[in-house]
Amino acid sequence: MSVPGSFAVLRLLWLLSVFGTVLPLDGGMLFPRESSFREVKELNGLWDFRADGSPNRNEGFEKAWHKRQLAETGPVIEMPVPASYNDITQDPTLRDFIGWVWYDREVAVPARWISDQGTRVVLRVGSAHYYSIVWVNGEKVTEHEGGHLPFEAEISSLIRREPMKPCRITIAVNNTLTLETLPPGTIQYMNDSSRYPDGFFVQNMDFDFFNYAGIHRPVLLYTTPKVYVDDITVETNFMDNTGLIRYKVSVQGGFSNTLNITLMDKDGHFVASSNGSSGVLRVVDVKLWWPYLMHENPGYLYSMKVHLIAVSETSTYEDEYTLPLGIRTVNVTNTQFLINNKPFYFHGVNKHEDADIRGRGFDWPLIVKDFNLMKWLGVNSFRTSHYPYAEEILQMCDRHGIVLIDECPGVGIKDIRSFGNASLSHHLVVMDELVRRDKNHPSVVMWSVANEPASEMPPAEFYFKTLIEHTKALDQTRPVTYVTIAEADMDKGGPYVDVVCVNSYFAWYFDQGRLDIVPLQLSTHFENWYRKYQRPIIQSEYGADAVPGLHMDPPMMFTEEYQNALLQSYHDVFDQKRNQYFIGELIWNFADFMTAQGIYRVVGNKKGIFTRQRQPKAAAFLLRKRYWRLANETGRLLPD
Ligand code: BDP
Repeated sequence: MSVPGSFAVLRLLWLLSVFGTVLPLDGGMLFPRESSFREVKELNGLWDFRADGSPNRNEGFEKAWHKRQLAETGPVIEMPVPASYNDITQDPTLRDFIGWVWYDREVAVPARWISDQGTRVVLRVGSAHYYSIVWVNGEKVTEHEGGHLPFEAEISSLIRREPMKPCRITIAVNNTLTLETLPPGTIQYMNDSSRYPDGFFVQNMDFDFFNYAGIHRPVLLYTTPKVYVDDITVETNFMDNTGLIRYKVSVQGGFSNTLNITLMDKDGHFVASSNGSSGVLRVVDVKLWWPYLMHENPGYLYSMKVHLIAVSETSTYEDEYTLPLGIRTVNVTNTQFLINNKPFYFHGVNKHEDADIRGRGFDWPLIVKDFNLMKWLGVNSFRTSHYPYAEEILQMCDRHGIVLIDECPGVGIKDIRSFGNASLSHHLVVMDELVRRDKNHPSVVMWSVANEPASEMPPAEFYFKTLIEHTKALDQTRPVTYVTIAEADMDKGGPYVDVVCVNSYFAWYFDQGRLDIVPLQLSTHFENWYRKYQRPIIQSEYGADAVPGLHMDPPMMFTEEYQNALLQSYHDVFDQKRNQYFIGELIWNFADFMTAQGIYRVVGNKKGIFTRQRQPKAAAFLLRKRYWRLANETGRLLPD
């Protein structure tokens, strides 16, 4: 990549200052919940917004936009938070913008939060894509790399400094992807002045979804007492009728403290209690957490109330945090995936956080609609392709018994330079952040560290061995995988995965239109994978694009009939292998979704069984019939 002189220096400077740092994990990341001792104030709504369209995208920093109201620095527009900014206006430049965008708003902070020195005030961003810097009243409070996980900063002392002034929050977000980001990408400058204007550059990416950007999840302020419950970790097990919850609580803020732990059932009745920062709770006549369609009462959750009293010479601090938890186990054998020691068969979908207008922005109506559609379809599981989803979605899965393969944003790792040390150390930090956030969700049954990396490349072995071992060390209770592609040689990382997750597009990207070859190719391919690794196999993606309303019989590619026929030909093979080592099928994709523009995509990827507006194509009815049949055949509790 060649870069014009002054831009090159500036770009390098901000890349070094911004991407060079690996931030250590310094505490817990509990989902903010209100309690008698904690308050939450949502900052969602309209923020002022300004994209930095200067040639080097650096004007905002050169002119210190964070020092004033954004509206005083130049023209601003109203931007909803949470939402991707790309599809909100009529301006294609903003839709395709690469670089820094700036958001700000003022917040009235409750007087007690300021006057009470015993209260901590924390600013939290659910996620912003990709790199974020946050200032409060012009002072930097934090920065964060990564577009799909939360970050926060304590701002108590800052807002107490000028108590009469409203609190101004400024967030700058940059969506640029480099060889070392997750997902990776490259910036390419086009220097042929006969074809491109001066400074013309493009963002290249090796993944198949639109690189939506902005503040994607809720922004909020929350309080805790000065001494507070910082993190909770639970691991669950059971023996006969007794459930076991091993817990660990970490407290921050000093002082000697007393911790009381109380477990309640779904109806709020007392179940068990304990004292101290670690221990085991025993649950008599346990009600296990079961997946949807595997039990008449799926998604059973207990509540673990952690109550803290800390005493200093002058004050007493009290905190309370209630964690929902499900008691279940996960184990993998050579041929089976066991939940609570019973074989579990994944019949589900791959999703995207994607919809019209809001892009990847968090949206309750969309989330609830998607859950209703999944339950209608008979889905018992999904993969968070290709990045971690909002915590609120994971909480829905916990409550409804929808099983999750929790994937990190390791997608599009195709360039050998993205297997270097800087990439690996960032990937390890992302896994730290992901496990820290999601470790207590019963719905999460497996971690996926990547999707379709170039696993045949020589450095892939060290890369995946390190990554998978690191993830297993972080969480010894869940299997780990990465998702590979049929054509790839999984050799390099293959020996380290617990479950083989494989994507294939027979009769689509290869042997186009030839549905007749699917049975032979698919079953040969399964046999080879199983012979090589002796691990259970999930078909983690398969599918075909279908333009809704396009029909042709006999089927032709892109029609609803072809999508149906292709699924059917895969299903025949799945059913043959189901009682051997084949443990699940996840359709690509739940719904149509937006991609970058290109000759292979007609306004996005059309492999959804629902349209982007969540209307069913013919395939949704085919799959619905199959999934309910599978639920009856595989989901019932098998006798011991
Ligand atoms: C797979 C990718 C997925 C794509 C899909 C497709 O994992 O992200 O969207 O192909 O081409 O290889 O539709």
